[in-house]
Amino acid sequence: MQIEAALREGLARGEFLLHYQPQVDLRTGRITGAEALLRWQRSGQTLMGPGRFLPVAEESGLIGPINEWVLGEACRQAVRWREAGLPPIRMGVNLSPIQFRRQDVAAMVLRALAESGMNPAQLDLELTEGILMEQAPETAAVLQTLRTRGVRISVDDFGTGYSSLNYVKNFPIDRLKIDQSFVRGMTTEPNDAAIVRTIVELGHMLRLQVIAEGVETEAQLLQLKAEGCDEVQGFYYSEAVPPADFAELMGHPV
Ligand code: G
Ligand code: G
Ligand code: MN
Ligand code: NA
Repeated sequence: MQIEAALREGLARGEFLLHYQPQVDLRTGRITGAEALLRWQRSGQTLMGPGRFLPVAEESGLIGPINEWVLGEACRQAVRWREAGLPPIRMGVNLSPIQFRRQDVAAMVLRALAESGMNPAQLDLELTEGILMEQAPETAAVLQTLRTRGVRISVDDFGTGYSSLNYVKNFPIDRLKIDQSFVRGMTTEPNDAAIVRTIVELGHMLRLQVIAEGVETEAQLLQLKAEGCDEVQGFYYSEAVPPADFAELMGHPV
């Protein structure tokens, strides 16, 4: 309850912020996207990651307004960067199963796009396999609606969930994000290497893009390149950083 009151206050005071982690094209070496990751800066305290407060927010009613803020802010940031002269990049936003259960996701996304003026084709929604398995018909309808506007859909943490491949066929998916657990092991564990190779091949056969998460070393990077993976994201390039630092990473200090 105490943290719930603090969350409510934090939202009202503007204590939430987004950090952005670059996604890099393996062929060109250029940053082609950013994943928005939520942070909470309570006054006088260290920056808090979502693992420590999102579960509480989800148990309370506060997750709704927080989700709405995240979507709006990510879209506004994409527009600010374009106005500052940065090359257009994709903006990845995480959606949770709770959002699909409790909120009208299509309406919320379309509102964020309209209010910010962001190009819908720049938005990339990251969904877990769990979301796709739950309430499948309703979820498919929501994703179809957004897809027709040009919004892209990525499957987050791919390979760790239900691993039913049915949804890859039934949902309008654009990209698979290989879970970091497989990337971590791929240079030493033959099973992880085989899984990474399989996901890249599966994705490409289905005409999906494939991005590897949690890339921390040059050895992982080179192996992913050899496997034909399209993009990478991870500490090797950068952790998630504030907007000004991200602009600097792109060579456009603002
Ligand atoms: O970097 P990191 O600690 O930010 O993120 C931890 C987890 O929280 C990840 O699984 C990430 O997908 C999730 N996460 C980060 N930001 C958001 C957000 O804005 N909304 C939701 N639903 N999940 C988020
Ligand atoms: O579940 P999702 O993929 O959205 O979560 C992203 C999470 O992974 C965030 O907590 C982010 O900080 C973390 N992360 C991003 N890159 C790396 C990395 O290279 N290594 C590790 N260990 N974590 C990472
Ligand atoms: Mn994600
Ligand atoms: Na992930």
